[in-house]
Amino acid sequence: MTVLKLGRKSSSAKNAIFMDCGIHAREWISPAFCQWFVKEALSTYGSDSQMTSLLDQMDVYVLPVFNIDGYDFTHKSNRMWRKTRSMRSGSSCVGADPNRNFNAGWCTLGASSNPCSDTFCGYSPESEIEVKNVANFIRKHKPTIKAYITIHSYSQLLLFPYSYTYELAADHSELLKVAEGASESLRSLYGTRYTSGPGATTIYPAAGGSDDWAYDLGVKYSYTFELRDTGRYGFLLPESQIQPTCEETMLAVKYIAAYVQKN
Ligand code: ING
Ligand code: ZN
Repeated sequence: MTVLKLGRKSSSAKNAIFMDCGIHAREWISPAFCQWFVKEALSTYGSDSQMTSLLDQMDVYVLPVFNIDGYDFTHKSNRMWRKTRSMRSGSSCVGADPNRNFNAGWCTLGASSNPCSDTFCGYSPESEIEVKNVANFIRKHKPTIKAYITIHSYSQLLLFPYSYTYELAADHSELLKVAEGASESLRSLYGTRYTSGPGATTIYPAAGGSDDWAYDLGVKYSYTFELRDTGRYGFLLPESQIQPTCEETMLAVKYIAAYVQKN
């Protein structure tokens, strides 16, 4: 797994934002967005004042493809594959859902203990090597990581904790306010409408998700994006929508980053 670190070199410790793409194999617009983000960040540093100030003051860790084996499998064998590709003797079914495998209310809600299910939570929290690696990385950099952003598709939602419980997060009103600002900024470009809210009530209850785990670890600004569309094409988003989706999503991510930077 490769994580990129973007930011101006500094002798003192910088705060950081962590963003991952491609937790789920079939959500192809997600790795496309991380790639776009890196290109855009590097090519606008020095000309865009917001990007310049962001990368001067903070580092952005970008994990462009979280579920590498699953992503590869969607290119070669099954376009609609979602999970990892881990195997275990005794089961003929492959993989676990990496977004049910984090240690946040693990496997209590909206997840399956059946290894053949698309939402299999795994045999234990962090059983999936990809999840273990990301959790270890975030734990290691925890004092500096101020925001966690994870990119999925589809549904046009900007979600925040919690998904594993109906209880509201301690920072609910601030998380909602920032999400609404980010959605408004996203909409300003092409009119794409996003809904913001806690995962459990906005999409569905689901335990073991990465945003809930990061939030409970102490990363306050923890968001899950569900990019375009709302179901017409779903995971098979046409090529013509890749660039506009990336452009508009960039505005929302920059909005969150600017907020985190000043708070
Ligand atoms: N949606 C997410 C999923 O893993 C989610 C929704 C977000 C669940 C945050 C739990 C926590 O099911 C997609 N499209 O994968
Ligand atoms: Zn997903």
